[in-house]
Amino acid sequence: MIGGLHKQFLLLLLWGSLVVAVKDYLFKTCETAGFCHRNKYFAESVKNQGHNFIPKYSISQSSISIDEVLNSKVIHGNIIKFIPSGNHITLPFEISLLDGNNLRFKVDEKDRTSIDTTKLNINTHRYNETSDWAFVSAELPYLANDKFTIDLKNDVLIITYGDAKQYRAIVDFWPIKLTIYHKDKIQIIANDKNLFNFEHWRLQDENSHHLTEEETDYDMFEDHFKDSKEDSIPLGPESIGLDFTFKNFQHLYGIPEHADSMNLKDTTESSMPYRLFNVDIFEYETDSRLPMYGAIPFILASKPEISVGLFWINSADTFINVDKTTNQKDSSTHWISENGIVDFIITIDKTPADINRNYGLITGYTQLPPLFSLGYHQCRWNYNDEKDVLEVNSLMDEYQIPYDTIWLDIEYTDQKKYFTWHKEKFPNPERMLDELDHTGRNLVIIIDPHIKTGYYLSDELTKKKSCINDASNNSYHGHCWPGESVWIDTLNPTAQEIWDAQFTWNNYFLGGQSSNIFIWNDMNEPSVFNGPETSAPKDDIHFGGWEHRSVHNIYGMTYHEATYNSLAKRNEGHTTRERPFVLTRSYYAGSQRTAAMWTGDNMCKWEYLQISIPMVLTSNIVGMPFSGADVGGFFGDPSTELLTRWYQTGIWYPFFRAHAHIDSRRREPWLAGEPYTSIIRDAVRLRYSILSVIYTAFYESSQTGIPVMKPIFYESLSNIESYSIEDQFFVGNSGILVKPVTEEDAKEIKVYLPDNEVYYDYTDRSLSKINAYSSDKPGYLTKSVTLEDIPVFIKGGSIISLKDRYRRSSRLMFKDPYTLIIALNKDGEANGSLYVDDGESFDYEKHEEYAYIKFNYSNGKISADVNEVKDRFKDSISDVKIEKIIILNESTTGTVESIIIHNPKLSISQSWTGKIEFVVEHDEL
Ligand code: NBV
Repeated sequence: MIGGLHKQFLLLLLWGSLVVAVKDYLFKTCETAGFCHRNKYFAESVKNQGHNFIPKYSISQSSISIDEVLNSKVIHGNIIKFIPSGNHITLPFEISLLDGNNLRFKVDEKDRTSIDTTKLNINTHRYNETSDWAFVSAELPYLANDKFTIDLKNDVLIITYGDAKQYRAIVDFWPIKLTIYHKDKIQIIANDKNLFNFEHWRLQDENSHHLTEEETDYDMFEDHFKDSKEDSIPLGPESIGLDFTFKNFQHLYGIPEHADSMNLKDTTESSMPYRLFNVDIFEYETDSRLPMYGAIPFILASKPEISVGLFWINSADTFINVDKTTNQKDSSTHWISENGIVDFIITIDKTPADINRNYGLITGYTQLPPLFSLGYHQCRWNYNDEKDVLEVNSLMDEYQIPYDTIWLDIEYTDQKKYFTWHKEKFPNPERMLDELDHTGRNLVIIIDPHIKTGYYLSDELTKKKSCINDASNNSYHGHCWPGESVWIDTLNPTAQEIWDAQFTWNNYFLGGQSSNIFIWNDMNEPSVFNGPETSAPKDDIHFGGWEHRSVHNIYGMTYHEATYNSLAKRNEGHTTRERPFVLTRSYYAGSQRTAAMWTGDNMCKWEYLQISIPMVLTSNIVGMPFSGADVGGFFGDPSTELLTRWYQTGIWYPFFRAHAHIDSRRREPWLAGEPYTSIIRDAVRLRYSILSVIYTAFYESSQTGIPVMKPIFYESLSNIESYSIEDQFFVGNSGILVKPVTEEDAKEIKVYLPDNEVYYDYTDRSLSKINAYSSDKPGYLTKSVTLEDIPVFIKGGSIISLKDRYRRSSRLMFKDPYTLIIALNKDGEANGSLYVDDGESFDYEKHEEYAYIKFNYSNGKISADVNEVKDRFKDSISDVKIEKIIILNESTTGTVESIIIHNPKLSISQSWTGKIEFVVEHDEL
């Protein structure tokens, strides 16, 4: 056993030291990625030609038709590309309007039928199925006919849409441009800088007849990058490029995953634009535009009056250049993808929250997670054996630290063969799961997509042709944790069937009938130790004959979706713990429907704690709120101070998990010693006391797309300064504002209060110490802090529901009473919401078994609006009480008056259909 582990270490060390040394040139830059290099050349050449530039693309007016689709209309037509031979290429386009002010533009290529397919194993069409994976439904929410008008003129097409027809999209035929106005102001222009470039299919020996003067043939048919020289590039150059100018926008957000700021940076001077290419980047650096594990090609641009969302629907390797230098007002972006079609959606609306809602109409909203998954997760690589797991489980109780889930990393398996247990270390998983269950806890185990060769699963996948294939259409073999492996091709429906069979109840691997076991999907970029850029070769082939090049960025999502589907099928009809939980490292737009994500292998350094906040905020902005970073840092050993501060920050991540590398020292909270252990325990308990707030935030996000960890500017749109604040945040719509301490040895911090509302300082949670701050204008508040402090403020006008009793896990808190904190605003009013359901089944969806309560306080009265709560659910919560109401009010002298109402004799199910109202009886105080 020691020998095996030893080998593992050596391999890791060797791999580690190799990649550390070569990291900088392990990944392509725009210069060394042929398709990016060519589009950059194109952009420079267009720029250099200035007014002499002659656009080679034009829309043929006569080709345009307006076709009926359901109760809507879709515009079809052709873009003509003129090439030097005097010939032209036809690029059919389609424009459609969808609900949520979403305008979609697609461009494909027509004549690829002439490609000689006899010598090729692949599908020669351009890949056009990214949207099938990214969109929530195959039935598009087309905008009803009467909500827009189309006006076709000789040289332009005008579409007017939106409420009161306030949006106008103008398509110019030559030079091609799409300009979208809100009222009379331009908001976004596609192809503003004429960077539209569509590399059509051609044979290598005829290439010179196809190159326009803006083009270079750099690496069109071969790849000079050191690790991808073997790429056969069977279809030659296929890249697409297009620029978008956001008019009068300086603040752009999105396009994760990068270990970088929330505000997108100007990349004009850099050889490294933002790159979206899912990779396992070892020891990633901060302040970097290098690609990471996930990709969501969505940008939000915001300013006080209006916001714009741009979704680039493409799953190939993509670079995005951000240019804020043209004038001091606009931001322009240049999107370059290696292949696939041009397909994008633009939505314009009043606020960033509206953009989140509109984008969610297309890609879906986050899943409502099982409640346990919002609790604290205790993970490390690895908990060694059953004894270790159960010891940690009981030490949590001994130190009175609530937690919900313990995790097992790859060492639980027999030789990294997933769906097997290491028999000596885990002789009786069922027993272990039962013991965890008795204490209200769950287990998450890791299942990766690389499947060791030579055991039943890889044999079956190979036999049923459900693996990723190599360029000659045989199962692709590469190296990963188990040694030689094949990779399941989860684009293939047969692979889903095989996967389903692994997760059935009667599969002993899952601990018999234990329902407290859930799944972690790692390495699904996919990570391949000996592959180019640590991933699969781009000329590998997937189901449908699609090259890996085309589907690279969605592979991770297809994999975690397959896992989710298998768990959902397993749980169907099983009312306890019916909702699946899957954590994924790799993701794409749409992943929010079935998984949580985390930011991968960070390091035990302060800058990684700091960068985790903008990273998680970005994830929330692009519709993937269920996100977090490894608390404590993955690589290395954190100081006790860093560990403590990380817990104090981590309790606010929507996904809250401590994790550590196999070589790091053990660091369960009790090992930190006093005073750290107690401070960490208090932080974790704070998380549990606001679990209802977080769950409510998730519920609201699952309905509207609103971030759970929400950037400050969402609530202070008229204050442009707040658009740059990225080290503090709100918890959903609750009014809780947090500024974690992320500096070493901090003695004071500056908290930005973004508006002139009153803020109650809740850092020290004893009522007697609550201060209120208000001013006439936004600004910084300097606050001294000790190691115990997590600066938390409650915004005046909020009502917050807490559960304060210590329990071992969230499951055991169900019947606990609530305390309401009513924090009055300057007008003496407040509002808040509370969502409650069973936390584990789909009955909230299937039978509407939930309560969604909207509290209001005004004129000295508290009232609550509730949906019609179904009897069965009402019964199950009939004895859940609101035991205490605390009203905070800033007095005229600036101090806080608090009113406490004990036992208001209010149960949350009490005939609350419609509206109840009760007066705060002052003699009850
Ligand atoms: O499975 C081992 C680790 C895991 O602990 C980590 O969280 C993942 O991001 N995994 C990566 C593979 C190896 C990392 C060096």
